[in-house]
Amino acid sequence: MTDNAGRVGVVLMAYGTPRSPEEIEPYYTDIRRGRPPTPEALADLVARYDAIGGISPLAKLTEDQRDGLQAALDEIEPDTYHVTLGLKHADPKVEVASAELAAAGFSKLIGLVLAPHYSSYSIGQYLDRTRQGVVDAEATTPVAGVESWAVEPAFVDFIAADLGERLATMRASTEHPVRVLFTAHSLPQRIIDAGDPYPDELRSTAEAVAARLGLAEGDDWTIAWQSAGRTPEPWIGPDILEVIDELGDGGQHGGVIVSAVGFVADHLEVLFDLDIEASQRAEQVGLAFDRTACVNDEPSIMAALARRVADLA
Ligand code: FEC
Repeated sequence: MTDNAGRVGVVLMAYGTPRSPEEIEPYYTDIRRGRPPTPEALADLVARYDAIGGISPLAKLTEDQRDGLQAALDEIEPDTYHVTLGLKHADPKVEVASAELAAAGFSKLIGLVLAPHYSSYSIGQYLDRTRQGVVDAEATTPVAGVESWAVEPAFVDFIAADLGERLATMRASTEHPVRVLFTAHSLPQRIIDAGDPYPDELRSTAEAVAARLGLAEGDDWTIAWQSAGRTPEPWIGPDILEVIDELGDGGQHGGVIVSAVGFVADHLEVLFDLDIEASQRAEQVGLAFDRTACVNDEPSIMAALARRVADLA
């Protein structure tokens, strides 16, 4: 217990994924807050995992990100920080990870979410669950959290450098304009109507990257939303597939490059929703297609996030 006095426990949080095909149903049930999916919905999700090789690489990528963050924090101050994973929909769950750190006697907990854009529905919920873990452990450990890293310079640099190269390549292959679509996971419209800053957060990343590359909004880039849930209520739009259709129908564009800056790992919503679904749609409407690289465990960004954690310690 006393061993960790003066040390900082870091709860690194991510969405979580099934680790085997058998875990897909309980995972989906957790996403649906305990309501099992219909057989059709489950089959649809299993088919999407099958299309990317049976299972998502997200579990391994999240572990790599944890190791990268730990290494970067050790560089800043050896033997001071202990990073542990807390997942939204898979084990170890956020509050369990946080409770374990609190019970192990760390003097402070810091929450960091592997998603750059604040929403009460995303980063807000992850941080609430971190605080709940301390309550569950009947501890009084103080908790701090990184609320947004939408315009973290290392993140903006990483996206801008990759996007700049891909734009130059695509522009060299077509006489027509190329449109950049900055995307994030859609959310139900009611969350935004209640005053959530999520769309402004995505816009801030898009504007920062576009400014680096001298891209003009409307002509060169726009925002689109992807991966909306399969529910009857309205989700934030425009949906990426509709935008691709419009660009193709207009007949003026040569291609589209998606920069999914709302995501920081190559997971289902990137490998299926973009690399398969969106790229096929672009091909059908006669547009070239590319997308920017995901952060994964890019050392410059793990180092920048480590500095953000250390600032809160
Ligand atoms: O690779 C993988 O296995 C997992 C990929 C995965 C990530 C992810 C990230 C976000 N989601 C966000 C919001 C919602 C809302 C709903 C919702 C539903 C699903 C389903 C699957 C799924 N999400 Fe996800 N999400 C990933 C996967 N997500 C599978 C269920 C089937 C489907 O609709 O496709 C609707 C349910 C609800 O109300 O909760 C909303 C947001 C993110 C980005 C931030 C983050 O990573 O936490 C926001 C990765």
